Amino acid sequence: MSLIEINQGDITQLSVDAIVNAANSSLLGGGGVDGAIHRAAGPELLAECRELRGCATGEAKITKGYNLPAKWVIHTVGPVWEGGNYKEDELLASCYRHSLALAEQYQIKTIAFPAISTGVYNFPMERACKIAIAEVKKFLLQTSSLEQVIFICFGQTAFDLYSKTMQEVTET
Ligand code: AR6
Repeated sequence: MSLIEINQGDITQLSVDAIVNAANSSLLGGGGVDGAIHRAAGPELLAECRELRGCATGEAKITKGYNLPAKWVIHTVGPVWEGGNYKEDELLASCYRHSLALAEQYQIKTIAFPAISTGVYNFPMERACKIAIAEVKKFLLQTSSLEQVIFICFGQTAFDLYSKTMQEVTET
């Protein structure tokens, strides 16, 4: 089993310790992957999210997973793409770093990430994918209790891109 895996599918179906949610700063739900996670987890998730009182862009907060197969949900808020000159790259990298740090803190062994910011927030997929893979690789080079990090791609295009980028990173 490889430490980093690229899979295609629906993140809400995964039996991992934690799934990451691409949330907004209210943490009160929305569309896309956020909506799917809240639907699958049930109303208790929203109740716990209310108590968190929001989350800044680039940061992350954790809740239980309720009706999801995953035990935990790590909610992170990606940047809205505004052309690239508004610290979008740094903020996206920060989402991955903060999510992984929280995972470590909760002794999470297996975690799955969606392609944060690449939907409604419009971050270019290829650029986001490079950042995601680079940050996870960097994190795993430190002492880490994580045993598996899954990038879950929603659709063939994302899957092909992640696979290609992963291969490029491994070869260089
Ligand atoms: N499993 C895995 N990936 C998914 C799923 C799923 N079930 N559904 C969508 N994706 P988005 P963002 C992919 O828009 O861009 C919400 O309203 C999707 O194809 O969910 O960070 C929040 O509340 C895309 O590649 O998140 C915020 O307001 C990726 O997940 C806002 O959207 C992220 O797309 C956040 O926007």
